[in-house]
Amino acid sequence: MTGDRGAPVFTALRYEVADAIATITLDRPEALNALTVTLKTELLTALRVVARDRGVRAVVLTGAGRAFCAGQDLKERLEPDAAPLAVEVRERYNPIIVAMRRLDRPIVGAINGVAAGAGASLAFACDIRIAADGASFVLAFGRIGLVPDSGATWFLPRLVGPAKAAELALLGESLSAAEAERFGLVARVVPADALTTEARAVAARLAALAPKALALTKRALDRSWSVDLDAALEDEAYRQGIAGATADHAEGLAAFLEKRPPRFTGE
Ligand code: LHQ
Repeated sequence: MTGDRGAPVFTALRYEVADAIATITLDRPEALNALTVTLKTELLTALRVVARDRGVRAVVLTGAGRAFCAGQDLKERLEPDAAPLAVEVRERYNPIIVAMRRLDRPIVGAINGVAAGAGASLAFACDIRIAADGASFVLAFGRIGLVPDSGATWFLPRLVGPAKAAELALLGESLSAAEAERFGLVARVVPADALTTEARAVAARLAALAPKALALTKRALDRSWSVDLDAALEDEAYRQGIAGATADHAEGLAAFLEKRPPRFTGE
């Protein structure tokens, strides 16, 4: 749905841009921000809006109320016109995960509460996660006889290592924010009332960096998982050639030599 001047109208999430940071807030607190068709569609739309808006340099993804996201809305699955599971995953979940990883801006996950099922997958697909002290992660899929999806089986072993990933995926046990920090799943745990400020501060730091270098770095990190060292070295050389030709690199050098903060423009 679009509003005045063709801007999308969101009903299940909030989309706000300020100071070059887009904040996407999953906004169904009464259902712990469980993912309905509407919310999934809107989340993909919001990511596409970010992709088109060069004024946005970093994204914060968070949830309204006490949860980050409880995964698939299980009540909606009972509706007679619910799509088959494989179709739902392919057509509604996977495009969100792909859009998050292909987005050439970093996404900071502000994990404000429980991240369950595909909600955990959304958290895993962020570039940097900061958790409130009461947050938790639970691969709830197995509890309802399903398999982890939306990238969970890909991200989790890479984030926490294969042994912990197997334990979390197979047993479906809840991982507290403190444990998540210990396993490197989150960058930092902060008091709940400081989460928004902390996440915005990290996003602001990212937004002040050179956008092309950040985009190239995000892509290189993702690509590193599927290539050998020789290819990774060549990939770095290739990307360095691109980054080195930007005005932002020249600005970074000049700022260093003049002992002043750089002003990156994305050129
Ligand atoms: C919910 C939900 C929810 C609806 C809480 N749906 N209402 C992909 C493809 C297609 C289909 C299948 O799935 C997937 C991927 C997946 O994501 S599968 C995994 C789906 N998610 C889950 O299985 C998690 C279900 N939720 C829970 O286990 C608990 O709610 C958690 C551990 C998240 C939180 O527990 P509590 O803090 O004790 O909260 P609660 O259970 O009391 O929930 C509060 C309300 O939120 C409640 O509503 P009510 O009207 O009774 O107060 C829940 O029904 C509702 N809610 N999760 N996924």
